[in-house]
Amino acid sequence: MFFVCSDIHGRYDRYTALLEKIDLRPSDRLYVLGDSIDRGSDGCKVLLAMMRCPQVVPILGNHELYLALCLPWLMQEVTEQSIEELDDSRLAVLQEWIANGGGPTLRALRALSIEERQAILEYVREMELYAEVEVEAGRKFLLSHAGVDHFSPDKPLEDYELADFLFCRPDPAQTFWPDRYLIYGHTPTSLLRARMGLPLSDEILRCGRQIAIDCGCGFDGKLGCLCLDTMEEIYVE
Ligand SMILES: [Mn+2]
Repeated sequence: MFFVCSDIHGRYDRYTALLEKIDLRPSDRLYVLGDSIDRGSDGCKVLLAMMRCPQVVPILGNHELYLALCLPWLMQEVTEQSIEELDDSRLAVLQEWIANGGGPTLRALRALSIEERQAILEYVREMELYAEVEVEAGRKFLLSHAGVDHFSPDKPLEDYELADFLFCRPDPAQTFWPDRYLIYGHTPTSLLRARMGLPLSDEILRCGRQIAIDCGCGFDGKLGCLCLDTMEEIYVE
């Protein structure tokens, strides 16, 4: 079975509760579509637990990108060279990270050993930008953190930019591929519902072949999970 969730945002309690609920068998896979860290306090714990679980397939989110950009020079000792490297563009990324809820992750990183920080950095650097999945029923899926920006039906996936997968804010009315579902997080479904004039709820939002699964775990909503084989929705509050 294939499962997909996203935007855990430091809620280790909900992540472990979800794993208990879906009870992964060795052949199952849980795709985690990025933003496992920040806002909540336990993002590093979530990443370390994901690393220990061979069934978890991590996909990069914009919050993991902040970590990958900032952590290498944050780990350096304060030397003349490291201070010189702290130029305005690096400071701007760090400020953007903190403005987007990075503080709790930075504090948690400080409490980790150098080996653990290094392991987290390697794990994040190896995350893919998207995953293509096909289930037995013949349904096909494209999974990414935020959707696909600058979409064109015939454009090969490898021709998109990093930002297209990490910062996209899809219009739920837009049509992507006719033969596969696009599943993404990043934009809470309550926000998408508000934009569409739908009644508010923190549940998975299905619009044709678009499925938004960020159920607001980082903002006191829920952690949502979709089983791709059965299309069943699972929630942890
Ligand atoms: Mn995001």
